[in-house]
Amino acid sequence: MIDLAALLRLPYLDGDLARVETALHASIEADDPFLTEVAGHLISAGGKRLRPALALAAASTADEAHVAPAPPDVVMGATAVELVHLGSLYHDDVMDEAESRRGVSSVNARWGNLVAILAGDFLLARASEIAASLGTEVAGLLAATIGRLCTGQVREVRTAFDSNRTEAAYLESIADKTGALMAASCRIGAITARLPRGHIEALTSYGQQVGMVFQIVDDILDVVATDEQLGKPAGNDLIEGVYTLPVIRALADSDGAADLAALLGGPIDRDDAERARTIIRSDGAVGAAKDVARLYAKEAAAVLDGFPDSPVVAALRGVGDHLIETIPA
Ligand code: GRG
Repeated sequence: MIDLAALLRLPYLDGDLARVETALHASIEADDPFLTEVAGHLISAGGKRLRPALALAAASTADEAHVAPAPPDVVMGATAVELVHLGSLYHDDVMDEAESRRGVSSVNARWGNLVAILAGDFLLARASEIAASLGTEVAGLLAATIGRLCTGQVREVRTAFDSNRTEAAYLESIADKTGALMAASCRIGAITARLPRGHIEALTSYGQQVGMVFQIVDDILDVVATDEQLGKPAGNDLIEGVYTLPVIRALADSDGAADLAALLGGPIDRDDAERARTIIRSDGAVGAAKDVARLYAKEAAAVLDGFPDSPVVAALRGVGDHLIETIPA
């Protein structure tokens, strides 16, 4: 389990994340109490708050001693990116017909697809209002980011059950569906903290690369982790036909490639997904996928080279490797 706040160890991060929490609850107040309840469902359920933590950490690279609470605009920027993330989870759970999320019933399971879609839209609307209050650059960036999330997701949907999905197609999809929001989180933190342009660009690139590591690790976990370790059924990606990096590598080059190809390419049950997971784990595919994640982690660390040395910059440099270390041996 990733705890970015603990890893970053910024003196004000916990307090600033608590301010984000308050702002999240305030932002979903609606005229209709039912809408407030549905929109608040996953906020109250928890979540790691990775994107707000990235925004706050990026902002605090401005302050070498990082001894001050974040300015109000930074807290609101961090709130807006979590709202976009939440909106995307509401819609994602409808697409996947997910039963649970963050350890509670998914919104679609509890109130149905129509309500889940509308509440997801409402979260995006509230994120957009906050972004507009932070200026046209942030508003434009948030809108473009939502567009990239949709693009990445559509690319994934269009290649579902495609055993010929290429590694390039996979990387292109995750760059948009996951990398874009982590890049935007860092960028919005940097913009609202009024960092120099060069630092804004570097932190954007940092967030993009860390997002790649995060998604590749998530995809490896689906193949190597147990249901208990994941807190949800492992092998879900295979059942949904989402063939991720370790799968693509195993199909391209492993002793079990032919057996794996025979299992994949169409809907499968949990037993066949388990057989596929065993084949993927049996050769070098997981190690190869980890190597790709390491390359992105290295790139993420390298873009911070020009930054003055500070504990927060050092901690940010270690985030990619830390994510990879969460993969069970
Ligand atoms: C309407 C914004 C919008 C998007 C529509 C559904 C969709 C298009 C995109 C889905 C994007 C998506 C769900 C990508 C996966 C991102 C991901 C790894 C989610 C899990 O993030 P964590 O682990 O979750 O940070 P918590 O619950 O800890 O916040």
